[in-house]
Amino acid sequence: MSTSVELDQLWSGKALGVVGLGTTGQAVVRVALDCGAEVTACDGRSVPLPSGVTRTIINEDPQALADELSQALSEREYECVMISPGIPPTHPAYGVCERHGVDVVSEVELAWRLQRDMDRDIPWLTITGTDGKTTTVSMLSHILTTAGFNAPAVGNVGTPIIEIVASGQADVLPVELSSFQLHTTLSVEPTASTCLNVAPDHLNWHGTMEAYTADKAKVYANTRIAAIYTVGQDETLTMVEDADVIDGCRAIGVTVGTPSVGQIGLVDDLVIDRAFHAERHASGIELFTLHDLSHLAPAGDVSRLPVHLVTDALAATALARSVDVCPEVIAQAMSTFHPGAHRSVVVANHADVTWIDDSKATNPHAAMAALRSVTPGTAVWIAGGDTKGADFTELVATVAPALRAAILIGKDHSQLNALLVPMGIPVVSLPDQLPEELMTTVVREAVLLAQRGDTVLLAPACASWDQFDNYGQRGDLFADAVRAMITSQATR
Ligand code: UMA
Repeated sequence: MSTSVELDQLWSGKALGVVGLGTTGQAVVRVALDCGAEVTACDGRSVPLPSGVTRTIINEDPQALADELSQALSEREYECVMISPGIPPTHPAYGVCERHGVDVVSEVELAWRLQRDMDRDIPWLTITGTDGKTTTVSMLSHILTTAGFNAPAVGNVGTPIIEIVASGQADVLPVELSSFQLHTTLSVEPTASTCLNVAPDHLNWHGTMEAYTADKAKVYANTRIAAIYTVGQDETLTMVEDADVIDGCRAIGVTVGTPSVGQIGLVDDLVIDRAFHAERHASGIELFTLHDLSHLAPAGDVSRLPVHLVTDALAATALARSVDVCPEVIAQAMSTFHPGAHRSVVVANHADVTWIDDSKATNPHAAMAALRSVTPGTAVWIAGGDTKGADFTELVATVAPALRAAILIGKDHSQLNALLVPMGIPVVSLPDQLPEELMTTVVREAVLLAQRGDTVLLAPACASWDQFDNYGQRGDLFADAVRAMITSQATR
């Protein structure tokens, strides 16, 4: 790994445990070794590791893995143990650390400690929320980059924060945080922070909605300048009011309505800042217009911009304003921003049917937002997967009028099936198959169900982990299968 700063002896003499050796764990191992730490690396499966790891514990039985970790913790003093975000708090490794009095920390926490140990104070702008955080962090990164900062999007979006901190090359960090990561994040002091929204998700990991909300609320802890909430999402205002922030930090609202003092919002199609503008008590300053986002609106019609997209843009704007990005740069960045893959991407318009990949819709709340923009009765909805303990009753009741039919994937689609069939919606339940075959079958079934003017929408409301590597693979295989179908129809 290339580092522009001297990490060599920063953590020498310290021992660190790493549980889970996926993207997060591998990054922590690499950086900890670069810093001279002794590393004990653990996983349920065999994973290639860099040389230099002091001890490797591979055991598919969680209890046996925890017992081996316990043995390691009893042999010498450990600084802390980083447990990867996907590993739930019910994993016995948590209890073992507690019994040995060793801190369990997230990679996020470790990255913050590293930044402190490197004697640096790069501003972190942190974003959580059930939906929209990846779009918001990407937008924020784009605004900051347009302003001339080195500001890559990091965190749950896919790039471990610790890697970028260790490189010493960022000026500002736009950080996407999941509730899993926040669960064991303790001392991070963001310059500005936001929780965009909260709706039931990941309940099998957190246990209850209260526990999930409490972990989301941690995004605001120790905020220095601006704790940003979404007007109308009352839970986020409550989180800000209850947060233990640094003295002088202000609560800033973002609203699709007219902004009051302390808010950024809309006056007609103008985005007005009455939060960071020096004269905010008397007036506001124009930041950009919704027309700057027209390239993201269906048929370029700004009146059809999805509300959640506008809210994400306002949140990204508020975060950027907290580090003094000027209105002209924000307007320029908005007009050149493109959302990432798998977020309502039109894969094809073929035979008067629109095929959309919204594989990123991994919970009911996100799928509901996707189906709301479809004309009633015209959606062939591809849904299902790892439910993460979600209840789909409200989702199905809300989206049923939009549906022509549903195609169910996932290892267990009993809940969705039991809700959709009594509503008279034609349902095709697909058996478990290999990922590529499954998507080919999905597309074949969708061709049979869709009529002219319809939309075939992959917005599964579930995680992909039961049948795919991740939501990216799920969306890519869907798009591949759509393109293969179009090619085969053309050559017939
Ligand atoms: N493992 C065990 N025991 C277990 C479970 C897992 O040993 O009981 C091991 C696996 O064998 C594997 C490793 O843990 O080697 C996987 O760790 P992980 O699940 O924490 O995944 P990472 O590869 O480290 O990816 C994580 C995030 N994944 C999760 O939170 C599930 C990625 O978010 C994130 O991009 C990455 O860190 C970098 O920060 C993905 C995600 O789906 C995109 N996030 C959820 C979401 O957005 O809804 C929260």
